[in-house]
Amino acid sequence: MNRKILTLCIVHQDDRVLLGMKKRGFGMGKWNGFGGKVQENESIEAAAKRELFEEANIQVQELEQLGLLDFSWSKNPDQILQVNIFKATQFTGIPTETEEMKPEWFSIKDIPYEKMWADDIHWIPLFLENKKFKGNFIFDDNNNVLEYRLD
Ligand code: 8OG
Repeated sequence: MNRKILTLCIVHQDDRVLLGMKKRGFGMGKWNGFGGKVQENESIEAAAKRELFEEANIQVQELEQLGLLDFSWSKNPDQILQVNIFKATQFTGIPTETEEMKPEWFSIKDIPYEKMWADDIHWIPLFLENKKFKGNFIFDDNNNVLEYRLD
């Protein structure tokens, strides 16, 4: 079993969220929160803050972890991506386009689920209600959800 630890951070203020269009690499062409791999000797929360700064140019003092999701692909069940999902409500700086992400505010009623990872529509409603959640998703080769569990 090979488990990669990742972070994902979404800024949520009142009726809007900050997402970014991923411009390269894994998940390219999808809207998502900001995040990436946790480095050695780095806490998961520190990684989440670092990635938010690197990808959107904003800084946060406080993050709340709401979610913990495991993702895997049916063809390769031994490789698991463990994504730690955080909410930020306050930040400093101005969200700025970087080499990796193009940030944009979305009204909660206009979240572009059809251009996001297929799992997001299942857990973002919980995230928006500040509910804690844990679960796992199994994808097929086309990144469609084959099976999932969410508690
Ligand atoms: O370092 P890299 O850009 O490859 O990190 C991938 C980012 O994508 C990281 O923030 C975690 C996030 N991510 C996945 N899978 C999924 C998913 O299924 N849904 C969402 N919303 N984000 C995901 O790796």
